[in-house]
Amino acid sequence: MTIIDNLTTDNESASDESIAAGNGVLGQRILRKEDPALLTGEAIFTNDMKVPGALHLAVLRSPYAHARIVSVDVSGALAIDGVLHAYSGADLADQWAAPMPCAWPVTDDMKNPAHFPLAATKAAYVGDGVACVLATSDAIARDALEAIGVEYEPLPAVIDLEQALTDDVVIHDDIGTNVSYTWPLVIEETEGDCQKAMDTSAHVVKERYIQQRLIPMAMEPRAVVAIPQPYGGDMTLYSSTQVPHILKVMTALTLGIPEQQMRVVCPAVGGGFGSKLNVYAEELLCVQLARTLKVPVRWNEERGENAQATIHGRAQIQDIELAADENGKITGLRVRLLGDMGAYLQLVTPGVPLLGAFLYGGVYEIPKAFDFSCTSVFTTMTPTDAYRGAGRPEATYAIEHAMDALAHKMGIDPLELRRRNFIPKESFPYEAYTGLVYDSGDHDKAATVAEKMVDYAALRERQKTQNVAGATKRLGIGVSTYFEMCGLAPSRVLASLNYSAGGWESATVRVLPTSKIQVVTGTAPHGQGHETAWSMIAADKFGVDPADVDVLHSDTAIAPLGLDTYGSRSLPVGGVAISMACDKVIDKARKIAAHQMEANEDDLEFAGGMFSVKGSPDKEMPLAAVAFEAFTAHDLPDDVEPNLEVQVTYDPPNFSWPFGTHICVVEIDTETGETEVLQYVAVDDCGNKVNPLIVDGQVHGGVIQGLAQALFEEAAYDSDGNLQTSGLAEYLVPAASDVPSITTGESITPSPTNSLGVKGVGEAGTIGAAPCVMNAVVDALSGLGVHDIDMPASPLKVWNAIQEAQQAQAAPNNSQENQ
Ligand code: MCN
Repeated sequence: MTIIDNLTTDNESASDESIAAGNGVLGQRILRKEDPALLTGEAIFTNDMKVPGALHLAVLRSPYAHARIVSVDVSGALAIDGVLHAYSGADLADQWAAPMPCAWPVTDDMKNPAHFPLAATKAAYVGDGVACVLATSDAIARDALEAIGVEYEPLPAVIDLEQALTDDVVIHDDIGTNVSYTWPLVIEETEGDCQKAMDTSAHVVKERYIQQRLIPMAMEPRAVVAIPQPYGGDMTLYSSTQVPHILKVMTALTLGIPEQQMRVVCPAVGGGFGSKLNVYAEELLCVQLARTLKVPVRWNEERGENAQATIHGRAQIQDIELAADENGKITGLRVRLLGDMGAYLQLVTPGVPLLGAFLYGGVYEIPKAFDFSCTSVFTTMTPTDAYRGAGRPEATYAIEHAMDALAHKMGIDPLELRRRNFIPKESFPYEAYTGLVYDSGDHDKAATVAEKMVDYAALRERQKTQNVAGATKRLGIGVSTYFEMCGLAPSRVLASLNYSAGGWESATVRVLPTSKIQVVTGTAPHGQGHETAWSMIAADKFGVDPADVDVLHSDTAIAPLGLDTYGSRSLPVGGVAISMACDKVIDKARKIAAHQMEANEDDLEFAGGMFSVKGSPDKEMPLAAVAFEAFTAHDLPDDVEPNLEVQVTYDPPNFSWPFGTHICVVEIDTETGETEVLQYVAVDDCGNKVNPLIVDGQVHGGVIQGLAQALFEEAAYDSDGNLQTSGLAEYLVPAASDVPSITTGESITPSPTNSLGVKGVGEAGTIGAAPCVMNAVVDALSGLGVHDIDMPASPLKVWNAIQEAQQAQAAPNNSQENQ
């Protein structure tokens, strides 16, 4: 396995000293500086931009899930006042230098059908763009779509993954199959070890779990403005994206634009949850049309369009077999995934199941008897891609739900079963069965904190009293534990997984002549509070107020280097880069201060924004004075260049490994099937916290998204491939009144991999929550004979499951068995 060779735990780089140094800003619950503008409506989002002379783009989308495009007639649209241009997919076919990009060809023989911003010959999902209009207003453009005549030859929809596998109906003629790839990960000491474990272990559970399709539903739908600059052929693309840097490179490649002429800017971005980690058709259309017509072109997405034409997440069938010895110690694990890619591969679609592949063993000691493989197929539904957690919530769900099934089969407490399998604290850094090195962990601690917070033993007693025969309201207690890999890096490890980009991040830190500080980051926040957190990191280093630090981001002309925000990478990669750049600026300032004070550099201390000479308290020089010296450059040491500015590119030596335990208590009304979450406790260990207030916010939001998968949300399609949940009346994003109050508990295990001792937290809540809630639901009903329920556990599904279980128990054979 190549991965092990490439990962290290860089213990050298972490020291308690470096964490403790600074002015104590780190770890404070400071209010987010970005919030006043967001809360008062002053923040400018892409669609708020006033762009004189811009043409409005509207996209005509296929009403069929699968259809040949026989002809497209745009003349009706062109006849409408205010419409300036209208094109079919075929009209624009020669505009694209390359197909839409997929950055993760997971196997050498992966099938990737050619995919262009508008379909020219065949539509492959309801929502696939087939023609477009440019008009003087959005309303005119959208109305004009109705005047475009398209003749379709409808073909059968493919919405069932197992049917897709048969190739009875092949969606993409150019690849001749619906199977995109099969990716295996088999880790055994000796061939056949996994099968041996299944054959010989005392206990084996075999389960099928369905990860339903989810719609990310960011609060702000997508929006794009492309403005050709009057001189030099340059192009500025404003987009509600979470990946300005990746978008710049990919737009340049796909459209054949010299990269130095492309600038990408994200104004305020109202959430993304992974869905804006992409290169979308509308971005390419706006840029290309603006480029050829030499006018600004803009597009904004409606909510219904967002549900259809922005990516979906999850969408997998998971078959898991978990074997354990008579004490419940895991002896083998087999996973077969069938992944739904949707109609096309988007930017990282094929890689999503791989991100989970390494986490099916959860937080447990797993022997080398692991057999994983994932087959991914095309269907005639919206393309899938990264959605908060991307592969990792799915993996955690499978192992954690299977652990509960095993505990139930063995008749032992689910938390006890987990404890028997935890990787012990003393074993870290721990080389897992996959070859990956988990840098740190203390699972028993996280579990114990959560256990105490809910008074687990008392809850189990209460459950015994409450869940008696005939009880209408049944209590369920759910536990889930998890390990997450985030901050994906180093880059060479990503290369070993065939990922086309790297895992590094860039930071520039400059102390301005007036001693105010600018931090330039390659991260691209869209709700995570980086302006606050990054200014805290710099303020702590320089001994200044965070208000004196400005964070510049999300504009490739200002922050030209970066790999953006996703995968809970921004702090463990980008934040650490800032901390390193601050150290280098201080080193340079120290040289200047030593020269000015005629002291030896090594004798200088720096604290609270002041350089002082050890043992001579009267000899000191404030950072502000050093910054001005660096600016005037009148008297600098010979080997020191003017100005205090340093750029650092950091490629971490290992992933970041957050972990945690969640416990949830539900009460289910057996007469209505309704689940009420009574209590939710989340203990997420993300190492040292830069800002615990932001961490709590991230955990709350994340938990609600996991809970939403468990109880509410599903992108449902009918058999013709029509999305039945394209509005918020049908797609049940939980409202504030639907979610419980979430209590967070404390467990801090600093990462030894980076100097801040931090791990990411952006996806943690989502990863822990869905299995936790579903374990509670099944726990509440297992006494009634319910073995499992597919997500989302809607009242109807729960009620049906209870009726079916009771009918099964009442059947003559069963009642005999039960006696
Ligand atoms: N943080 C901290 N201490 C830690 C860990 C994190 O103070 N030990 C803080 C960081 O400083 C940062 C925030 O928590 O301000 C999140 O940091 P991190 O875990 O590095 O995650 P990213 O910033 O890379 O954010 C990405 C992550 C992902 S992958 C999704 S999806 C997601 C999420 O963040 N989408 C979000 N959180 C979201 N929050 C909002 N509001 N909107 C989204 O779309």
